[in-house]
Amino acid sequence: MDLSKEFLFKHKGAYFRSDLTTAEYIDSLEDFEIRDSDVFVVTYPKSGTAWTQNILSLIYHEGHRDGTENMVTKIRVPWLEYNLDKMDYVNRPSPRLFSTHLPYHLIPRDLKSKRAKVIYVARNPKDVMVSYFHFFKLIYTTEQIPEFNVFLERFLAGAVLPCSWLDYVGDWYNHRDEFNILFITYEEMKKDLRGSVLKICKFLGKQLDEKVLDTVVEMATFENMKTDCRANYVQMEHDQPKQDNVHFLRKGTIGDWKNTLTVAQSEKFDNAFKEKMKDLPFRFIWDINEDI
Ligand code: PPS
Repeated sequence: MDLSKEFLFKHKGAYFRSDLTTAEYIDSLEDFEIRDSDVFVVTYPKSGTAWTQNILSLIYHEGHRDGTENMVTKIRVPWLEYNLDKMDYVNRPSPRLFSTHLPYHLIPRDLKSKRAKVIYVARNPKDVMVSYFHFFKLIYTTEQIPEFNVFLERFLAGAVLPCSWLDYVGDWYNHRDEFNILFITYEEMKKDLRGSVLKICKFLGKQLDEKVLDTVVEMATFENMKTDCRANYVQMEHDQPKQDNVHFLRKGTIGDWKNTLTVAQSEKFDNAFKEKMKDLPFRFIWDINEDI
């Protein structure tokens, strides 16, 4: 499969953006020193990364909550493997907040000391796949974007950044005992944002007073994130204008896959994934009307 027009390269079983990182840098991360106070958001793409980045930024930074600081969340909670803003990760003041799409086997070794905290956010893979496909419109030209049917095959085969969804989630879950880790789902966050923020705060050992908690929850809703330039990734739309009217914060719903997948495509997905997903403990809901 030729993925070069999408700037992807494969290294140690995972795909990375060749315009944004190198194999040498990925290798160097194995020795990246971890601090006790570090917090990592670990996600398969399109599972709620920006949402969790925003929640962490709001929990840790009063200046974000009260509007006095204008720092975008990709600087507050930058990607470990894609140092987009050439930051000095080693010397950043604590607590350092990071995001990563790194698969389990490429994560800094030191993270397994269980000192730092890991928040793993998982999302129903059909919605992940659909969100992923629409995301291409933001970063690629029309010629670079595969047909949806072709993308579906690739997604199921794991020929996407960073790797197969099933392997990614499975590896992180099966090695959970090696980390100080909280698993949470996009669907849980969508159905009960306040409860989810509280859960995250408890895991982080952060006790917010009621008013602050209200502010965090309010500012983390889809509607409010859409208009918060620090959180909505609008700079991507400006930096890489590939198509009009395409937004990073696109729909923010559960079950949007139903608007894209045909019955045959959905069945193909079920045959490839759903049976194998039974071993995973995540309670994904597949439709907004389902209970959690
Ligand atoms: S990325 O590129 O991997 O960082 O993408 P990621 O941030 O993981 O996922 C993007 C999807 O998350 C949705 N999103 C939200 N949904 C609900 N509420 C809030 N506050 C929220 N913030 C981001 C975003 O809209 C993308 O999903 P889709 O289905 O495409 O709308």
